Amino acid sequence: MSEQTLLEQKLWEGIVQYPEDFVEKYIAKGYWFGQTLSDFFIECAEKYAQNTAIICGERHFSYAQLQQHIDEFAVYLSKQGYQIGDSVVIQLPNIAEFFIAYFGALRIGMRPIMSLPAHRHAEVSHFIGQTQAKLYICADRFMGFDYRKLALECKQRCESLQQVLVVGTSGELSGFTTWPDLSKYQQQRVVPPNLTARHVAFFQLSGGSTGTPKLIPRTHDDYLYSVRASADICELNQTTKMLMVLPVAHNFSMSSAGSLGLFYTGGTLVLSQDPTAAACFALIKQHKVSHVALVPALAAAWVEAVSKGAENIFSQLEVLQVGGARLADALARQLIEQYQCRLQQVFGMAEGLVNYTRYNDDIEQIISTQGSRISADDEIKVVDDEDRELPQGEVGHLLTRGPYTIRGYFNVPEHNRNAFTTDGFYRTGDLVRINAEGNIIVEGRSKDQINRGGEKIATEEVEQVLNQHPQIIQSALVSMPDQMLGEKSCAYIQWRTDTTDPSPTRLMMQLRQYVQHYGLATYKIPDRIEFVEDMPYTALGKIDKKALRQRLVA
Ligand code: AMP
Ligand code: DBH
Repeated sequence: MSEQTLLEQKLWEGIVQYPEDFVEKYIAKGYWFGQTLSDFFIECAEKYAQNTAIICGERHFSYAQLQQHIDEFAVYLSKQGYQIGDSVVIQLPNIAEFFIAYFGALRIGMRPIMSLPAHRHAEVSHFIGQTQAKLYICADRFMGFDYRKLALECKQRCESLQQVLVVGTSGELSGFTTWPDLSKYQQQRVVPPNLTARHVAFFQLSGGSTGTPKLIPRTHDDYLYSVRASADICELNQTTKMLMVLPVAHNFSMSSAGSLGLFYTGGTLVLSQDPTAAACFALIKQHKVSHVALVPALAAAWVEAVSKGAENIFSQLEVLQVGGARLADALARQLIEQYQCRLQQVFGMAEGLVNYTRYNDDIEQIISTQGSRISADDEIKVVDDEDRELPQGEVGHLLTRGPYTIRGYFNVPEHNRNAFTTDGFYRTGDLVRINAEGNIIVEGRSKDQINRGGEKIATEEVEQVLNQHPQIIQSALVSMPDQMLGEKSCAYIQWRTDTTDPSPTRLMMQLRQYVQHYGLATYKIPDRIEFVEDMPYTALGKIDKKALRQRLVA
């Protein structure tokens, strides 16, 4: 077999491709036009060379400077021996190096995996293992956590891992490299990789609802279509100043319209590592920020700050986007009516489909709906439990297929059989209704997932960890309503009783530590633990989570 054929094989391994007739359609309609993400940024940098692309603390980067650093970092990576198709896990806070690492890796055809700062070694080593990643790029410390310790854990577990690159200092630990002096790589260029825009560019991550988090392969073509269309819908332009306070690597932050939508239009990204109202309001004032995207929990916290006397920054923004979890109608109304905020609701998913309320929608639609799809070719079905389409207006399961929605998660054929219909619709796990105006309203969820302030917890993943504890017979993780976060998690635990058991409070602390030591992301640690003698069961003999949730409410 030729080298090229072998490479093609490697690049498509574990990927469910779009069927050829859909490819033709998406190309014919002009959605996919054959540009790679790397060429996309080069074009932005040429067009807006002197505009400020990123403000990161005291550091300002013009588009030209950012592109130069990207080129230099790409040279560094290729000198390290990395090649087209190699994977790299990037786990960085909101700093400029995130974009240099992301686009630098893409420049030589490496495939980044977008890990979030909250992930711990269970998730990170899973991402490395799944993709056979050779490189892991992390910060030294962030929010009191030392990522070098996490890296050490991953080095022990993951054979494929060749290098840990730390942005910051390597500390006392050996075996890490630190961020290179990029000026050494000036005036050098890498050879562009032999890749098309149809290939997978990088992996987004899914909150998922079963087991470990799933990897979402996004192609250059599909991702850039959603980015460009989003930038148009959100009417971004060269004067846009966007504050990035949610994690940069999240799909919402990157593409709805996010940093990439912003780069497409030549605007300026202001990075914040501190989500508090005090820190962000100061940045908004200082840099005359026009656009911000928040999850409902953060929007609520900022409203709280304003109601306690902070200046009303909501009226100073051109647009506040809120998404990631259901925004309460009352909070939406308060933002608009009391604080003169121009609100846009965003209902999206890293798997693809994104919906926006439009600026010219009626106020009541903006308050009470999650908007409408990006593309006329986003196919949307609302179905009953047997996949039969429901009449307009009824609540059912949301299925979707379209020009930027994946056809399968990476390398999990068994899982894909349930997560997608045979004709390629993604089962979102959301229960929705479409109103007379054609807007989607998210009414609930059929997937076994907790949405903790926008951070998704697959309950099964946490239960599997709990169930490994020698004293636990079985466990069930359920959501409980929370004023601030919308939902929090409560673990019901059936415990092997033993006369030497410590007090329930001690047990609770021990169990939370147990989950933490296992290496799960911090937001997955149960907020509350209840010990029970037995579980309630459904007629089918499954643990009755509905009954458990009702107990909690009672
Ligand atoms: P993920 O698949 O992990 O990217 O998470 C996407 C999921 O987040 C969606 O399927 C919804 O369950 C939830 N979600 C995102 N945005 C909203 C929103 N505006 N309202 C309600 N739920 C949302
Ligand atoms: O929650 C999400 O994953 C999400 C929310 C809004 C998303 O991926 C998006 C917009 O693109």
